Amino acid sequence: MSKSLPYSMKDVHYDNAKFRHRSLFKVITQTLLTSNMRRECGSCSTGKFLGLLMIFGLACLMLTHTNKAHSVSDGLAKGIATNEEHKEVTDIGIRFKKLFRRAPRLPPRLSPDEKIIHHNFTGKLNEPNVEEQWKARQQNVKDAFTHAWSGYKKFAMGYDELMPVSRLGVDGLGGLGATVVDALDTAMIMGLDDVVSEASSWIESHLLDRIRQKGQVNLFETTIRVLGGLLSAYHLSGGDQGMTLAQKGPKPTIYLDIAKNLADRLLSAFTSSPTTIPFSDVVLRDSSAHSAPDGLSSTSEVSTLQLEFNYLSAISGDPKYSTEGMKVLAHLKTLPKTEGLVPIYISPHSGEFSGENIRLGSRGDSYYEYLIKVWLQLRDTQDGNFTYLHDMYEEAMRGVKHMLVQKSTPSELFFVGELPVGPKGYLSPKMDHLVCFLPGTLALGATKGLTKEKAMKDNLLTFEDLDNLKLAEDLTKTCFEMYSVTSTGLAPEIAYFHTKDYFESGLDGGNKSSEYVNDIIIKHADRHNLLRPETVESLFVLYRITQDPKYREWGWQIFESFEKYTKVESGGYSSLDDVTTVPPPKRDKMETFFLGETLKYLYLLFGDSSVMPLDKFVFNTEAHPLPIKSS
Ligand code: DMJ
Repeated sequence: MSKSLPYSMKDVHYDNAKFRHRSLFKVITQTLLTSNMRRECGSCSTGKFLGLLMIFGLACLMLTHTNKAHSVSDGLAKGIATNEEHKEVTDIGIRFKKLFRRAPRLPPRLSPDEKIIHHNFTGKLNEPNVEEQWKARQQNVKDAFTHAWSGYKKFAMGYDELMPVSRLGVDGLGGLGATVVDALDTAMIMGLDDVVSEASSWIESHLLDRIRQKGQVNLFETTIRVLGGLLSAYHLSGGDQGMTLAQKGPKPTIYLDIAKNLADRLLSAFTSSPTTIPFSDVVLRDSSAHSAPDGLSSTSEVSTLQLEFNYLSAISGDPKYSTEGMKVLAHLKTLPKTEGLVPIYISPHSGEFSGENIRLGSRGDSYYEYLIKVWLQLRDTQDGNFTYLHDMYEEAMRGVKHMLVQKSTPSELFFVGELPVGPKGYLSPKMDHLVCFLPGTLALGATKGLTKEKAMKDNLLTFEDLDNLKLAEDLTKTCFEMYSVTSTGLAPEIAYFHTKDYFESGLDGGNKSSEYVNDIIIKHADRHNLLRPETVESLFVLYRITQDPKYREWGWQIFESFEKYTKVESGGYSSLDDVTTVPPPKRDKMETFFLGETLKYLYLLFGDSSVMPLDKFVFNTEAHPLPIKSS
């Protein structure tokens, strides 16, 4: 398969000439050099000499013709006592310098279209009550969260997850009551005091015992969901001079003490390993750790612990958590990569990558996400130089654009493919829903959490940032279309894209009125939906950064489909077996991230943009916000 159509600057059509200042001198000389005179005189040496003489004469005229009024007022304004004669000489000197100075490369500016984006979107936003409408929609999300929690509380309190159809609880994550901890900070942000009270008193009474007694857990899942949830709850309940969103519940130190106890046990994954790469599994009750049966760890898993471990070190005053976590990233920096892209497995025994499979879906995804987020978390601290993380991120994003991004047929959706047999092999046009974290990460990496408008006004964006932001917008559209192309309006777990090398008929999403029904192919085995957050996460970030209301509208459409097809009357929401069939068969599982992430991002998307600002908070990969500390 040809790799000749990667996403690149070519697709963005930035006309750099627009941003370059041309001096009067340059205009005259360029005109002369491209005129007929150049063609006629340039062929003989006398002609060349005359031409040069003329240019020189013109330049001298420009240099000696001074505008005194301008010079004097210039001097006065700067409070400089000037002597006219001296000033004239200085002016000539400056003009000479200007002659040889390169024209400044002006920063990219917002186009007029982008500037008026808030006012012309379907006309709706001119209505005075638009924010009221979004508040009402936000309330619907809050109600959905209450409904999800009520099902969990009734049928599964203390279990990891709810099986809403069977009305039972199930421990799929080691038995730490993962839904309680994952949901707590969402309830705090939503101001649901009763849920905060119920969840926090369960944590206060039971979680430490569970941690002491339970057996095997996955290092990554436990860190991002349970440790991350506790750390956010600590901050949002007033710890670390944080917010006091929680009116009810225990003192913040309770969360910190439990977090430390848990993390001390998780550290065994690092200390038992012969290399800096941690084992994937920890046995909590005896603080031991071992590798997975195949001896390997996932690349994304070993590189998606650092936000949490760094913050824990910052608030506990004990550097050991951060030290272990950051050793992993420092080691990954030294390993060979393909244009910044990495295989999805790594061996804790050798410290080397294993296999050649490269993808931004499962086992690869949050490696890329944490490179930029850990850099954002640490860049203003005085703890060391973390520029290498930013460099690794930028190199990887160039690699993504060059090696993985293609356009579908016939309607040209950008997608991120996979290299299952390595960089020399074919590009598979397969994209996991998990990859839909990428647009949000790209946008965040471009503006560092500021709005695009502010970042441009303050001259902070490079052309590469703009290129990444453009790709973020293109991929967000693709992720949204993965929803709207199906009969239920909900995305499958995996989509394939029709390209010149790949097509399978009879595998569309079922929504025949979608413009992309022939571009997106959904295989039978991939038709399930686990209530995943990645697309709404990117909608939230893209909305905050671009302020384009279409992202809110898309989020609303997705939310309505969740309401219509996944809600279970007796309480909770269910994952689905097949999004292409109406009504879709239910899978009977409410994942913890539906409360921890999906509903949190939807709530924030429809709400006031000053809540949890992206330049002050970094969300871990499970949507638990951690404050960005500065030195
Ligand atoms: C979550 O646990 C996290 O977002 C993780 O990074 C990826 N998978 C799930 C959600 O889909």
